[in-house]
Amino acid sequence: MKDASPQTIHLKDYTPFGFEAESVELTFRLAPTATRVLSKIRFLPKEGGDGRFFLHGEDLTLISARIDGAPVTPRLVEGGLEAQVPAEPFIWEAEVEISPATNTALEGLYMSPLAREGEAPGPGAMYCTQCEAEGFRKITFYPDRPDVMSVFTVRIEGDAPVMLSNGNPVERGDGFAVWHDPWRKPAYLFALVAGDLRAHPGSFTTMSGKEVALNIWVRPGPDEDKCAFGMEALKRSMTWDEEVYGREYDLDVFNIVAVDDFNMGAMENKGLNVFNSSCVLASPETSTDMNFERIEAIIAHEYFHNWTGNRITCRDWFQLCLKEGLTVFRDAQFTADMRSAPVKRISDVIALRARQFREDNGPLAHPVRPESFVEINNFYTATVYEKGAELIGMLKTLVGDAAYAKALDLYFERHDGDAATIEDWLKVFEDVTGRDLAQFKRWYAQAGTPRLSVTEDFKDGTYTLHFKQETPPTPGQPHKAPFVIPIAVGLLNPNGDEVVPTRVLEMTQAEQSFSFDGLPSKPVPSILRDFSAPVILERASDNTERAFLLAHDTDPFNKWEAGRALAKDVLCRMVSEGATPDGAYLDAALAVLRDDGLDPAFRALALRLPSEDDIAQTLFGAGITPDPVEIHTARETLSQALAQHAADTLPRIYAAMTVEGPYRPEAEDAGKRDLQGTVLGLLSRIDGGAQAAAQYDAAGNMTQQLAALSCLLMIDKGEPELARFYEQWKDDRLVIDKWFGMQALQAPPARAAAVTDALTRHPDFDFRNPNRFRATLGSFAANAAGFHAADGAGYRLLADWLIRLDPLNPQTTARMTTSFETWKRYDADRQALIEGELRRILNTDGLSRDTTEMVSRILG
Ligand code: 0A1
Ligand code: ZN
Repeated sequence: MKDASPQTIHLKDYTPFGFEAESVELTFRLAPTATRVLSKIRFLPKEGGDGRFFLHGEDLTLISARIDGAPVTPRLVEGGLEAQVPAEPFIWEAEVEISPATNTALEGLYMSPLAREGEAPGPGAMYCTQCEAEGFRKITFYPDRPDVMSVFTVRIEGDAPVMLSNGNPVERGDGFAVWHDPWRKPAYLFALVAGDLRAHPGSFTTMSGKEVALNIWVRPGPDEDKCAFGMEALKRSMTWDEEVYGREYDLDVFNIVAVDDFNMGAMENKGLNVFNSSCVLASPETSTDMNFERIEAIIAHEYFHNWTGNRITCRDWFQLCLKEGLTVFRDAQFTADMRSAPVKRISDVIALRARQFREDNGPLAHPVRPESFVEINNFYTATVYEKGAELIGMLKTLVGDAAYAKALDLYFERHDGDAATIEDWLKVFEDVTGRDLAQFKRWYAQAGTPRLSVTEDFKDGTYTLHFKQETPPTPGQPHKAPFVIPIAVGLLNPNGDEVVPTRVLEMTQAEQSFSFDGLPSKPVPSILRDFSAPVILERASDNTERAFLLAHDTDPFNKWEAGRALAKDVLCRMVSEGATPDGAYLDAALAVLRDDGLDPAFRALALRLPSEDDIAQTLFGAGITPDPVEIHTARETLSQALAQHAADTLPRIYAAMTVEGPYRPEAEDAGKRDLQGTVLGLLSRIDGGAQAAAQYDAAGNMTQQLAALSCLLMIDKGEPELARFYEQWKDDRLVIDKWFGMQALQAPPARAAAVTDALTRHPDFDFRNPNRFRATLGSFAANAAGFHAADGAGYRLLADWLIRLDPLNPQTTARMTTSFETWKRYDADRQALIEGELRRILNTDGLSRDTTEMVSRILG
């Protein structure tokens, strides 16, 4: 039943399913290797349908099937089955058998922790599902497509103490539980969890006064003490969505389950969110400030999907950005409100450039709404998610806050219960504002990051900015039409005062000029404030002007951006021209460090140097072949120079950033710890790690313990601390993921492949667990100079492991092939080495459809 020849699916070929699924009743008789799934579905033939009754199904053993009670023998075809059905409403029944205990792909119904090969699952193993995007077809025969929505009733039979599904609980008896979800939903939102679980309970009263029972479910043991933060974050999310979007929760219960084996971060199943345990469990001793912030954001993200994703879902998978872009945008708004808006924006842009720009400027570039795919799981990308969210932000900038709010109200009113499209989404904005969004729609259709170049002139008090936009070709799209680009601009006087506050220029042409009159002198422009569009801004500037903006810009994003541009320029010149660390940069950085009027979190961000990959991307963009080892050396040299330059100031700031009292994950304290950690990094370069070793010994929380250890590793020390760390945390798998990760990430380039290879031989390395695999191999691939070592050992190591993982878990394998996506940036020798590894992967017998598609696209 598995696809023999992978097929490309096209957006233009969309056709509706010929039947409505009015109701679905499922019975699960749970058993590790022989679970029986009984389905009873009432189908209604639809007007205009072609009468072809096809149900998806994969890896299923069909036991029996019936139509209106009479046994039938359906035809098993590629990817599912076909049957002759009546022209009237009918009841379809089927019984299938599946084997959750041997499902290592973590799609459909599986068990976690994974059983050792050939062994039965451990007594603590739980049943768990993952159905997005097309996992439901591994549970039973069904029209597994998001536009088929139905009301589900689920009966679970088994001996697990806790048995959960979507919706509200109906009945619980000896050996069974029944759940009913009153809201129509597509199969990808189905979920089932069963096992010996403990609840961390909570409750929430909605704005209309309804009581909702909340629970975070974990396995018995230490995880029970790691749920409090997640529960509070959930309540904050529920309040926020009521206050900001007017959206209320719609069931009697909301359950979250933490699972150790999970391919992604978390999943928004209706009323039963399933979370990678790393994205929900937190305690001060075991989680860093960054973990806390991420957990808060992911809990919000999944919760917000209840309206943007579940109540309004997607017509087909090409519309994925409809739910993901909007939900990422909403979770970013939430984090900005809970914490610091500028710090959130800066962090998001750093991530956007690192992941989305990288994708958009390589062989995997695709539009926010792709037009074709082979395996949809390969399109849960930074482009769909993060660029998708940028498009919502631009739309909001263009129409204004009030019209945005109106459009969203209309969207919820008009499309509640629908499986919608990007056209539906844009139409509500058109109807509310009267604007024509045809040009804006190009953002959804054209891939690639636009280059926005700007020149200026000043005459008789009039200052003019001349913009030119150009988007490079991407696979399948040689020519691009101009985008509408909102460019937020402010102007500063040479004395540092703001002479023109932020104004949004709306660029619609390939070339366009905008003028500002009545200016006393030539101003300094601050362009693309708050990063108002996902473009690469190209402007001839010098480091004096950058230092000026870093000191004076009133827009926090552009203030940071000026410092970043300064650092990048210095680093690129160090690599390409052999320049020495630039005094203007060192002075500017020191001024930021000393400026106690600035938010510590902002100072930490401003002092962080661009990543090695970011420098490589910038050099490549400038026509220079990046050498990963030279980039690493330059970055080290500049850090060392800054440490020396700031030597007298470091101890004062280190002391001033000490947070008194018990640990709190709040942004204010986290910002201080972040700056303290940054300062510790600089101090370690001049005190040989004395302060870091002291901090390690004294640390009472994971943020400071890990920061100290990381500083020691950075200066090639920390062996004893690493051993102590392992001893202390060997029973906590999430902390041990950090232990694997930091060694692979921070190993000195020449030893990185050997260190990582040794880590994969450690008894705690279970490559089938996606968190452990990513922590080890993913961190290694992020160690740019180590991964790109000239002898190719890094490429070989990663390829070996991808080949090994692919038969067990295609999804995570395919996702991790993106470590190779930048291969065309590098010199001919490295390109040849990488190409060799990619071809070796591609030639592997039985390679999954997921990995085949990715590697083929990367090879181009
Ligand atoms: N919809 C989820 C992400 C997700 C996607 C696919 C998954 O399995 C293949 C799991 C989760 C979200 O946006 O959070
Ligand atoms: Zn999502």
